[in-house]
Amino acid sequence: MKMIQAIRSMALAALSMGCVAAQQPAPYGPVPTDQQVDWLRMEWYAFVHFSLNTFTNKEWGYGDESPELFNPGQFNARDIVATFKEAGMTGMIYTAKHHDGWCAWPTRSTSHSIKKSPWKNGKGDVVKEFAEACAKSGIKFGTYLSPWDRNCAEYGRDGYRKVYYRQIAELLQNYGPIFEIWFDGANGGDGFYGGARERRNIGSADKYYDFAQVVRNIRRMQPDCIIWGAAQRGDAGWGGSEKGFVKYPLWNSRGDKWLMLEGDTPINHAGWFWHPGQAGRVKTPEHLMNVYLSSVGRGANLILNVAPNRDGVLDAADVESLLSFGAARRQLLAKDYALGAATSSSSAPYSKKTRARELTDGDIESYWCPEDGSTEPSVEFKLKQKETFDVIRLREQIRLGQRVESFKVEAKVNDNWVTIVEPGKQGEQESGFDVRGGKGHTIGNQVLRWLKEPVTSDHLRLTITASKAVPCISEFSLLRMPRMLPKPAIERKGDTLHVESNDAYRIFYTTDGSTPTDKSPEYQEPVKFSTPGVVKAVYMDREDGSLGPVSTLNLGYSKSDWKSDGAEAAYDDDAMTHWQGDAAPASFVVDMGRSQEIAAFSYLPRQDKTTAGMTDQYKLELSTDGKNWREAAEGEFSNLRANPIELKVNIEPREARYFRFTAMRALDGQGVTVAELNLFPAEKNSEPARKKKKTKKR
Ligand code: FUL
Repeated sequence: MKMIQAIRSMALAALSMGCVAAQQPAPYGPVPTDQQVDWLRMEWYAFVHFSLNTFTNKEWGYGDESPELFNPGQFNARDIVATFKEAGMTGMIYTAKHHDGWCAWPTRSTSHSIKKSPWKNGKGDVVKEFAEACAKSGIKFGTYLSPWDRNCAEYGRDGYRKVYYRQIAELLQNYGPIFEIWFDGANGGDGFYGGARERRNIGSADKYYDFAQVVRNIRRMQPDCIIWGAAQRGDAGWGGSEKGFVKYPLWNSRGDKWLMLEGDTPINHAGWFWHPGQAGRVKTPEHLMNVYLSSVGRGANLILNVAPNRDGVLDAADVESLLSFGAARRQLLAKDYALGAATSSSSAPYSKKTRARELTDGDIESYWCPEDGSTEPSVEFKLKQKETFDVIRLREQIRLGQRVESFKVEAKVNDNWVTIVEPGKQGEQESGFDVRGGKGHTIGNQVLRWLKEPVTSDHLRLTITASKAVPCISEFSLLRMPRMLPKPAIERKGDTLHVESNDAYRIFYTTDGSTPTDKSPEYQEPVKFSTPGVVKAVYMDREDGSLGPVSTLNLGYSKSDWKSDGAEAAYDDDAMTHWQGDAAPASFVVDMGRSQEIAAFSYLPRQDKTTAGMTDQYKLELSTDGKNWREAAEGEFSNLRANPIELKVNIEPREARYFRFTAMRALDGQGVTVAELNLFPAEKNSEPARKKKKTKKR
């Protein structure tokens, strides 16, 4: 590997100095290292959040959690890794230490580790088991080591650096090759800190951790390891949302550095760690395809989190969705209709090695490059026969730098050229999951453009409409998206259930927790439903009768009789409105109109893309008479800034008619906000014996 790299760099250097007759153009701007190229070719891999938080129902542990909690009775790394492999994932990254500071390997840097956990009598090592399972099954292993450590007494002081460096060294020196190390950007704040229970801020993370030194150490220990984060001193960084998408156009060249992006997201809406009752919140394969197209399909990589539960096993619902997305991805990539197509270019090639035919030869290294000075060069493709496709894939030869700014694709349909991918214009930006019908901006490692409608043609034309230097394109592919059924959105407004309709599908639903089938009631119009419970709905394809994935809505108590003095927006069943209180601590009291058992509550932070006032520390009190209050829960809503999802807290079940919610602390801004609260009774077992009776009643 190193040898090849050396030869390549010498060749590139010689070429750029003009010492050799130019068979290929000189590199433009920064170029990736071989390790960065290898990393981009991995496309997608798993994130595994699994630690004490799995057992505490938290997203961020405070640092005082007992290591005794970690005891995943059925954990078997090989089964988990086998699932990733079956899905087509190329690696996994494990959270060896999250913000709470508990280490999942027998580190010598702290006693807050797996050595104190009952699992395998304190002799266990989750890092080792995952690393070995990956090596055996042939996927790559990487590690996440949170810089923030809410347990360590030395955090925020000089002493912690030593602890942290030691942890990095242990992970990089004892577990074989590490393909990527992840340095989370969440740093500083309150925590246990050896009992101090205070707030510690570190100022500049780059200075505090001395990331320049960290990067040097890592390069020495594992030269092939991709460094994620580290204040942009690494090789790759955050895609910008924890929904998984990255913004497009995407440039890997930042100044004189090649910096890559990774879209990150959990497969389950419940969060990064496993949470009780999350089965109904798994993302559908169709949603995952959108995540894939808006990360990998925009030139980044995708890291998709799949979290083991308290037994140490992946939830069946997560696995099902992961595997069916994996199968759909495989199907999408299985056939390239442009492979072997005849080509002709508008310009002479740069050299005889860079002819247009390299675009359809299935070789990712060879590339088409027109001669210098070609303006808007284009290539026509003649397929052997008419084919139907709806996804266009292009790849640049990134070893020569990223060049293309915009491109256009046309297809000949009924003897007319039709533009199927419009060239992108400067200043435009694609974000979110809006992937259908996207324009042609950057290419980079690869771009996937999903057309609004399938196209049938045997004659296509690619035009590079703007490029920073003569374009070097390695592949032009035509793919077909497999059919994937979406799931219907369900919502309750007041006491009425609404299920999202779509002309192409019939809708079946249940309200007793059972899985809907074509024998379940058919949804025709909004349905009255005022009790707590689990509503499920599914689409059935009108054409072929197939059923899609099931949507689940876990409903709390009806809120139509709730009364308060001005906090209605916090329980109006509208995620887009929010209660605005004064500066924290600020509270409101709700009279629920009747006494009922409260066993859990959920909080939704504001959803309007601002973090101002998001309540990140709360207290919930309950009362039967509105005068005497008992505290039911107090704690933290974590990670709201990066991932503002609905968070559910279980409490000791208690009868109450009134509740008082206090926002103890808030992010940013002056006042506090709450988008929505729900209160729940104790969960019944999902498939109850009285299921049939209930169905008959309707
Ligand atoms: C974030 C963390 O704070 C989350 O808990 C999670 O680990 C995610 C991958 O990164 O910044």
